[in-house]
Amino acid sequence: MLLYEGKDSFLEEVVDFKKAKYVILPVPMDITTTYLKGTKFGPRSVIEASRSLENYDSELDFEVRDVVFTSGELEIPPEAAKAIDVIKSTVSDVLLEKKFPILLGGEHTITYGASLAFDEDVIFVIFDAHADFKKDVLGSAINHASNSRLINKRNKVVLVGTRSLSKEDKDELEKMKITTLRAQDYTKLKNNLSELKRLVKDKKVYVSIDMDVFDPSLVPGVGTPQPGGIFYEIMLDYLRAIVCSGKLVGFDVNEVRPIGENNITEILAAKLVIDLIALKETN
Ligand SMILES: [Mn+2]
Repeated sequence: MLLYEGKDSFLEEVVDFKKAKYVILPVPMDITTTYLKGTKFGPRSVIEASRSLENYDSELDFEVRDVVFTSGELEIPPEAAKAIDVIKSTVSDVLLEKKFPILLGGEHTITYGASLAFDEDVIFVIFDAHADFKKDVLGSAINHASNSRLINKRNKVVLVGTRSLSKEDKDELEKMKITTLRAQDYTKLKNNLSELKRLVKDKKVYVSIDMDVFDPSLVPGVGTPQPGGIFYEIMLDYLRAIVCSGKLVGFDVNEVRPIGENNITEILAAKLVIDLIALKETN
């Protein structure tokens, strides 16, 4: 087991590893990002932001108390393929201990690493402004812009909130029959929610949230912002639909890129972690 206790803990919760149900893994991977760099500072910053939040989740009427162990940052080698191996083996260790892994990124590629630790029947619901279905970006198969494509080789992928893609990506998604729910299309929200519930019904589900899925007015601190995203309450509707209908087995919140004093992106990321734990505990 590579884990040791982090210097700072999520929500200032100090919980013995043996007693914890959830393990937070800070994954400061920032190797293949293409536009604005800095996601390696994301995990630390989200943990710091969580310390200003309440343990009590008023939206879900649940107090997150004595269940979360915060690991120290994973040591990420500079080569993408090796970084993926480290993430995969760490998540595997957490699963072997019968704990629930929560990854904080870091670039979105961390989800690909995590996916390799799960069985092939786990569905990956990926919230992302970008389709991330690119082939060989800059001559490398492992890239944050090809994350969904890589995961889809082994596990079923469902995309939510996607709005930035090339025409080729669009054709590819159609050809491969990837369900893509345009979350920002509020007139279709009800349909999208029932479609998502149907897809994950009684299945094991992993949720990956790229923070750029939100409207950029909520998340200034991301590497590749994109206009027209979803809002917090809508995200809660989606997460509720997933956790009520399927069996949540892990999740990550990624692509946070701290921009100094304005930490609302980190606050939102930390709140999503609390919300997902609360949802999991109350369903
Ligand atoms: Mn993205």
